[in-house]
Amino acid sequence: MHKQTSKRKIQVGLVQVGERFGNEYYLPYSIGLLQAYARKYLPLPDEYNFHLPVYKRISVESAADRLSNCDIVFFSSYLWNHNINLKIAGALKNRKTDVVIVFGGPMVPEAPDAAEKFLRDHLFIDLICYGEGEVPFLKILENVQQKAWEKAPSAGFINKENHYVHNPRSERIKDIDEIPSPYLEGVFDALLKAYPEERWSALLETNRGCPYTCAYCYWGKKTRSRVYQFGKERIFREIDWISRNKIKFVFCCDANFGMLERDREIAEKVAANKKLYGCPEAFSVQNTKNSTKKIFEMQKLFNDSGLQKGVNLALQSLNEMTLKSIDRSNISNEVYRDLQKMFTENNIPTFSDLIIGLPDETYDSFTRGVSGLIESGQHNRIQFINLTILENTGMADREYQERYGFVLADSRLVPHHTSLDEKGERDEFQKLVVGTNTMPEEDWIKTRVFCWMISLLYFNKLLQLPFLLLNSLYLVSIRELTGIFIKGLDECGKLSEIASFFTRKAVDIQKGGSEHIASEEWLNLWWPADEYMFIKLCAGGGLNEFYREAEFVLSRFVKEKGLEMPDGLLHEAIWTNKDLIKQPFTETDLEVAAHFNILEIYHGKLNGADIPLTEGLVNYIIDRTSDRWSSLDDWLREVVWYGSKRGAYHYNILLSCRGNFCGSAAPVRRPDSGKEKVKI
Ligand code: B12
Repeated sequence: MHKQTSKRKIQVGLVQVGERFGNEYYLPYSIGLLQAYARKYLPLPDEYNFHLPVYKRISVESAADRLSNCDIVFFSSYLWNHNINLKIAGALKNRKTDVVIVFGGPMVPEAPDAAEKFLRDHLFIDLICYGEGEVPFLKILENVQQKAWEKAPSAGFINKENHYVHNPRSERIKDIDEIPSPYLEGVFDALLKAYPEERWSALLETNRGCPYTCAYCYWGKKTRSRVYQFGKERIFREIDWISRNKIKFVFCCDANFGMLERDREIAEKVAANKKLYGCPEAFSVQNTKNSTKKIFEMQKLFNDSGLQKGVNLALQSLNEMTLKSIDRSNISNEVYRDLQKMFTENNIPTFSDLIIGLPDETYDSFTRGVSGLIESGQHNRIQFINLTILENTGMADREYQERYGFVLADSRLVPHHTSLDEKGERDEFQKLVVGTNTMPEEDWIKTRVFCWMISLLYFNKLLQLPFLLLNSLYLVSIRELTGIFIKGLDECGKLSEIASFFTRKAVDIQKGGSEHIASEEWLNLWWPADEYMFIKLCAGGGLNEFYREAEFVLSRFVKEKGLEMPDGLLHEAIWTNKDLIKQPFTETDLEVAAHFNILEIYHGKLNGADIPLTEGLVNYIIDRTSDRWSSLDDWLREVVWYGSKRGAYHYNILLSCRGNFCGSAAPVRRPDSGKEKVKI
C-alpha cells in the first residue's frame, strides 16, 4: 500500500487590512472571494494551506511574524491600507527572501508604465495583479512552484532579464456566479472561530460594474462599465448567512443600488431578515442615479425598517461646466428638489455630498451652488469632501491634471470619527487637490473655510434659525450671511478666532496635514473641524460670547443692507437659536415667551413652506429633558458624532401657543422637571 508521504502544503498568506469603525471590523471580503474561487478551481486544492487573513491594522513586526511561514503572500491594496501593506511586505521579504509577494486591488496601477514604475520602486514585490482578481489569483497559485508568472493573466512582473512583463488582462467574468461566495463556502468560518470576541461588519456585492464614467471614481473606467449580476438566490442566502451570524452592519458594494428591478426584492429581503432575526440592523447603499421613484421607494423602505438613518443625495457639483469636465451627469435640479420634498414630507432626513476642488469650479460657482442647494431644501447636511486623486481613475492621468492645473498635496488619510489610538501606526496618505487653475490655492483655502463655517453655523445649527429667517423673509442668501462670519471681524474676538482656526487648518491640509482635528480630550477621536469648533464653543463656555458677537455682525449687516426688520426680531431669532442647541447637563425644559412667530417660520421653511411673519406673544416650551446627557462623553457621542449626518443638534419644541397661556391649553408641566422661564 503506497504510504502517503504528507507532501508539505504550499503555505498561502492573505492580507486585507481594514479600519475599525465603531468597534467593528469588516470581514475581508475581497481576499475571501479570491480564496473561495481558488479553492473551487485549483486542480489540487488540498495542496494549499490558506492561513487566517490579516484583517486589521497590527504592527508591521507582528504581521511579518504571522506570515513568516508562508511561501506566497497576497496583499489586497486600497487607499486605506496601501502603505501598511508595503511595510509588511518589505519587512517579510527582508526576513524570508524566497517568499513570493503579490499585490492586487484598486491601488495597483493598471497602465503598463505606471505598473512597471511601481514594481521597480518596490522590488520586494514579485507580482502585481490589475483589475478583477479571481483569475490571476488562481493562475498564480497554479504556477507558484515553477514561478511561471507568464501564465497568469492580468499580472505584471520583472523577469530574469530584468524586463517588465505586463500580461494581457483577463476578460471580466460575465457569469459572476462562477465565483463562489466566501460566506456560503465557509471561508470566514475559521476567522469567526479564531476571533470570537471580534465584532464584524460585512460587505454585500449583488452586482459588479458601473455604466457611469465619473473621472474621480475608480468605477468610472470603461473596463468596468458592463454590469454583471450575482444570482438572487445566492444573494438571499448570503443575507441569511449575515443574519445567522448576527452581523449588524452591512455595506452594499453596488455602484448604483436601485438601478435593477430586482434590487427592490433584495431590499425587502434585508428588511424582512432584520424583522425576523434582528440582523442586519443597518444596510448602507450607494443610490442609483436619475430615478426619483426608485430612489424614493427604496429609501423609504430602508428608513421605515430602520436600516438607514438618512439618504445621501450625492451631487458632487452644481456647476454644469464642472459636471461636463468630470464626465458626470447629475440628477437634474428638478428631480433633486422633488426628491428632497418627498423625503421631507415623509420625515426621511437627507444629506448631500459636494466635492471641493473639481475642475472648472471657482470659489463663486461652488459657494453659489451650496447656497442654491440649501435654498432648494437641503437643511440637514452637505458633506464637503476634498477631491482625492485615486489610482486608475481618469483624474490620475497626468494630462488631465495639467489641463485643470491641479495642485496636489499628500495628506494623511484619517477617516473622521476614528479613534486616535488605532493599534499599529496609521500611516496612509492620499493625494488631495488643494488648488486648480479656476480655484487657485488661496481660493481653495477660502472655499474650505467657507465650507467649515457654513457647516458650523448652518448645519450644526448654531445660527440656522436667523439665517433661514433672513433668507425666507428678506431673501438674503445663505452664502452672503456666511461670508460676514469670515471677513471684517476685527471687533469680534470669538468669531475671528473661529475664522482663523479654520484658515490655519486649511493651510495645514495644503501642507500635507490630515483633513481632521485630533482630540484626546473629546473621546480621543479625529473630528471634522466644524464639529471640533462646535464642541469648543459648547463645552468650552464660549457660546454666550459667540452669540453676542453674532448679534453684533448680523445687526451691522442688516443695517448696511437697509433691511426693514421689526425691532427685536433679529435679537429674538438669535437667542432663541441659542436656547435650541442641545447641551449636556441640562435638567429642565425651557419656557419661552416670544414676540414673533419665528419658530413657525423656521419649521415651516425646514419643511418647504413659506410662512409670513406675525407679531404677537407666542409661548413655547423647549423640551430639554426628553433627551439628556449627564456626561460630556455621552453628549459628544450621541449629539455631535451620531447626530452629525442628520444635523440633529436642536431640541424639539413641546408646545407653543399664541397670547398668554391659552386657558385650558396651559403648558404641560412635567412633575420631575422644574422649568426655567425666559422672556426674550
Ligand atoms: C466597501 C467600500 C468601502 C468601505 C470599507 C470596506 C473595507 N473593506 O474596509 C467603507 C465604507 C468604509 C469605505 C470607505 C472609503 N472608501 Co471605499 N469602497 C468600498 C467599495 C464600495 C467596495 C469595495 C469592495 O470590497 N468591493 C468588492 C471587491 C470584491 O471588489 P474590488 O474591490 O474591486 O476587488 C477586486 C479587485 O480589486 C481585485 N483585488 C482586490 N484585492 C486584491 C488582492 C489581490 C492579491 C488580487 C490578486 C486581486 C485583488 O480582485 C477583487 C475581485 O475581483 C468600493 C467600490 C467597489 N465596488 O469596489 C469603494 C472604494 C474601494 N472606496 C474608495 C475610497 C476612496 C474610500 C474612501 C477613502 C473615501 C473617503 N475619502 O472617505 C473611504 C476610506 C475609509 C477608510 N477606511 O479610510 C475607492 C478606493 C480607491 C482606491 N484606490 O483604493 C473605491 C474603489 C470607490 C471609488 N469610487 O473609487 N469604502
